[in-house]
Amino acid sequence: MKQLLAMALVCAVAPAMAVKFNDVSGDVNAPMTTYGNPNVDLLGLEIVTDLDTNNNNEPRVTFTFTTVGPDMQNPNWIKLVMAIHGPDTGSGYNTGLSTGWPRLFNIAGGSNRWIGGWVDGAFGGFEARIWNGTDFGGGTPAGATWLGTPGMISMITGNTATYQVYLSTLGLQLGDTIHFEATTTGGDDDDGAWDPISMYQNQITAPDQQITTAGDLMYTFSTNTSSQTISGNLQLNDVVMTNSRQIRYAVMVGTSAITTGSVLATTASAGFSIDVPSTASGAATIVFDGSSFLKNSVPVNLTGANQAITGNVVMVNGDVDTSGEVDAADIDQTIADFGQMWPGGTGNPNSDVDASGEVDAADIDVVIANFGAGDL
Ligand SMILES: [Ca+2]
Ligand SMILES: [Ca+2]
Ligand SMILES: [Ca+2]
Ligand SMILES: [Ca+2]
Repeated sequence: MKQLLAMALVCAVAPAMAVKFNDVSGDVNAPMTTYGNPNVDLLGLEIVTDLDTNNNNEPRVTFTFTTVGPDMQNPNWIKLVMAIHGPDTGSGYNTGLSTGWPRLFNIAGGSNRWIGGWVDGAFGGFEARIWNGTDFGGGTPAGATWLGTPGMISMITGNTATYQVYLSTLGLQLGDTIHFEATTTGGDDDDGAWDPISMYQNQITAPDQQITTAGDLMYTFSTNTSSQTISGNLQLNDVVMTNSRQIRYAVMVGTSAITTGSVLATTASAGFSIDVPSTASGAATIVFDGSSFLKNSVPVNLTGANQAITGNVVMVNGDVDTSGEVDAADIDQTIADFGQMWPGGTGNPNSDVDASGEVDAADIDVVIANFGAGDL
């Protein structure tokens, strides 16, 4: 039965294109990283909406989490969760720092739906819960169960965990829009958001540190899975690129991200290709950021058709502490890390501003050269 369900799941989702909300790697802080489980580092979440042809075309959604892996179940204690702010069911929103399971995080504006999956125990017990005005069902707050929610299926293979649920189970329907956070967390009731997708810098530094994330990831349930592609080229300033750099991007409509991901730049010039749902149209902004580079926000007009951004997207260097400005604090940090070598160094890897592999005078020179520059 388990295999049949798994096969049905694969067949159902294979033709549809997923909307991707990808995270960078290496953004998890100690001590979570020192637990020896690469699955604490979330790489992303893909979402597909389709119709169940075996059940009167009932709309359903499939969430696929990916971690560094390679084996989600070795070691096997990682939890994969989503706090969701969807249409009000009449019960309002939970704004406390505890979501569907007792995990100490929430999203700005509160949440009223919850997805949680275990990768240990029986077949990745997967639960979907709705805020009832008092709790998410079963207590205040309800603990995780091993059993999963009846009628829902999950599949764990390699470094992915896939959870599928009918929209109606979540009190949702086609056309609804949700804002959400997806993150890894641990097995203790007071664990927080260890690697939220909306964050790629300055994440929590203790497993039970409480946090409210922006929750600015946005998805609209639609069976239209076609996409438009935006391509272009990044230019990383003031680098020698002995080491690579990840540049994170988010396609923003207003203050919401409709897709996120990252470009792995191995040279100063790096091409990108970003798939955006074709249902999105009008003014949008692609925000590029990462490592010691300042943000660069590039306006685009989404038309449904593929398009290329003219000219290079220039990434200005020198913001070691990711404050949004190149200033004296960046020089101080670089001096503090002077002599460190990466990979393998300690301190802030961004101090190796030019990605030469060593923090030296050349890095300080770059910070001074860009002194006073700020996020675009
Ligand atoms: Ca990550
Ligand atoms: Ca993250
Ligand atoms: Ca700075
Ligand atoms: Ca350097």
